[in-house]
Amino acid sequence: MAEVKVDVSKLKNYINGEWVEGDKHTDVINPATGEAVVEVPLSSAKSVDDAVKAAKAAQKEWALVPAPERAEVLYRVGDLMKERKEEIAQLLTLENGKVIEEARGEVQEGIDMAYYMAGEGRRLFGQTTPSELRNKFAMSVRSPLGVVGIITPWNFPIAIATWKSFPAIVSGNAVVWKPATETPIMAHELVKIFESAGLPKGVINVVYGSGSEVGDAMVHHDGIRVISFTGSNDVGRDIAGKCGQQLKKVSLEMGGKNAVIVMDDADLNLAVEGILWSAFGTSGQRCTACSRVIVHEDVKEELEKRLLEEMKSLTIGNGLDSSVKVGPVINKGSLEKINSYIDIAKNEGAKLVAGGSIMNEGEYANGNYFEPTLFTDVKPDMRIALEEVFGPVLSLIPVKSFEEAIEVNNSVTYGLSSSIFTKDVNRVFAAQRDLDTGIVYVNAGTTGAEIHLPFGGTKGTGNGHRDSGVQALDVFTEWKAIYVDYSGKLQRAQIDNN
Ligand code: UN1
Repeated sequence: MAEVKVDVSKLKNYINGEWVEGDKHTDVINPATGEAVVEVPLSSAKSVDDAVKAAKAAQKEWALVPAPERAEVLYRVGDLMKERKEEIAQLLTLENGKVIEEARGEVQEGIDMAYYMAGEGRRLFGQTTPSELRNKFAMSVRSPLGVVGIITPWNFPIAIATWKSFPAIVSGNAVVWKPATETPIMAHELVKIFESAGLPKGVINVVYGSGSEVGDAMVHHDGIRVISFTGSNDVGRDIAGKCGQQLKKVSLEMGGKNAVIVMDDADLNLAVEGILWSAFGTSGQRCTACSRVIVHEDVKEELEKRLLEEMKSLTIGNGLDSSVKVGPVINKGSLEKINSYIDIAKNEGAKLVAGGSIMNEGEYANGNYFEPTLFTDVKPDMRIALEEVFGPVLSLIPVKSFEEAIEVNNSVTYGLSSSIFTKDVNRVFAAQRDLDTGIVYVNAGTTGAEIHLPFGGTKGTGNGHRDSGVQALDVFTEWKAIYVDYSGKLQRAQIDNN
């Protein structure tokens, strides 16, 4: 197994291009072993204020740097991430637990985002449009907001950080970033890369700490113009309320209860592969993870049999061991939450057919391992079919028709990702239209969004904004409409031309 180490024993905040030591610290725990890997600062509102001041000063100059030149920094960031891909992936597995192949994939997602957003340096398209008056020119341009606040989760600690910071930076903002305290090493590594790539001081600032202290200070700081948050619904709702009171822009990316629909004409082998990957990959801890399979009753028995058979091949263990398919979950709290759903589901009448327990014997004793779990005969209105578990727990929900499958998919409060396995082209197009989610897959699982498309969900998953894709620019820019009148006289719109 690879042996990778963090280059410091205590992480430091990064403010105005300086590494600033924290006062209080807490341990970052490797979820696979229970060992402490590094200490992370638990900062206060004062550090947020310092970071905002630095960002504000830096942003004035950064916004004047031509966007293609700002983009040069991102190209270098992409190159450096590429050079250090393996090392960063191993550090990611160390702090997050995801298996090394997936960690490499996540770092690649960041590299892709760097080059994609660097390309935006030569686009950042606005529109020109005819004026209704003679000798008058009209156009719209994107302007940076100023200082932006990003709050990133532990489940994709580097990819999601790139989804948010790269579009913010290329469009001329400065960033104050609070990474999740469970996975701060990715922020440490990304900042070192920004530094080597020549990002001017103050354009990115990292303040480690809790949501209640650092997050809250960011949300309430009047120098921060937008909060872009990925995390739980409870926290997102709280942030939205507070930002709403201040008329502060807020972009939220939250939970999911994503389903794979398997129709009676589906390629069942392909469906099983897709389901296993999206339900148990990342130990079910993706916002996009599949936690419901909505299956046509005619193929339910066969699908269940094949799933149970294939689940036996899911090797569980330390993600740094490349033969392992399912790693640990993030922490003890998560383990307990997942475990609590087992009884909830059983009590409501769901039938447990595989897994269902915390693993705490032998090599699993010190890590946070949960058995890949399958419930069957689940009814769409049971809590296990409605609430986000965020672990390797899957429910099979039998249905009688395509229409019922769509209805069950749409019956949850979330709307992130959905998928359908079918060979019927008519159903494919009807499903694309009718599935009420921000991401729809046909003949593939529910995970694996690509960075140049909009990422986000409908209903309780978000508040209408999108991460990644060109749409991410909308979070970090304001539209400015500009009119240039070259007629030499006062021309009144809506009046002088009518
Ligand atoms: C997340 O879980 O919040 O689509 C992000 C996917 C990954 C990103 C997931 N590209 O599964």
